[in-house]
Amino acid sequence: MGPKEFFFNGHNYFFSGHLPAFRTAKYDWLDARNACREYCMDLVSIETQEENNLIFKLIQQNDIPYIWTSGRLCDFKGCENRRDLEPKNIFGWFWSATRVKMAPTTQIPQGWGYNAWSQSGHKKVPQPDNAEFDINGTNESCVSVLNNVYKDGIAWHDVACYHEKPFVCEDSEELLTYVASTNPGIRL
Ligand SMILES: [Ca+2]
Ligand SMILES: [Ca+2]
Repeated sequence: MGPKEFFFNGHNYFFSGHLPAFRTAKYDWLDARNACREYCMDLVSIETQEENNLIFKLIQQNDIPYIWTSGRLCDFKGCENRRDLEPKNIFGWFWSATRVKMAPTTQIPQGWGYNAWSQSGHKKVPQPDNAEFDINGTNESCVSVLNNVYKDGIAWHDVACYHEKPFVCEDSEELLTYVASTNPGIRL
């Protein structure tokens, strides 16, 4: 069972900076995922406004500069020839931990009162903007929540996945189910 910092809708969550083992750790997106998975967790997937409010509050109250989420652009093998994902910057985003597709980035998601994507960034245009591509050819394929980095409040940004950041882990149904099925009688 993973560390618990808070609990929401049946899932535990923790911020890496609050765990002694990761207190000063910053990982790229994939290493952060793997760190969470050691606890049967994954990077946080923000499917609802209530969950997003909790994450924004965590960041605000602890003055956290930025975190990785499991948000990912479907721009790898298996995403080709998917007309439903085009254009990618609007329709191509999903939560990799739960494989839930995100709402179109240009719209307020159904059931939400705001769009969590930032209205600003490096190029002073709404996110996602894939800004780093113009600088060094690297795509911004991962979703980070940034805390006022562009004087834009706490908001979602597409960011290149190699950047090293602290992270928030959330229980993974898939991994918990797998561990329970392979370890009869285990208490999770
Ligand atoms: Ca979630
Ligand atoms: Ca960006």
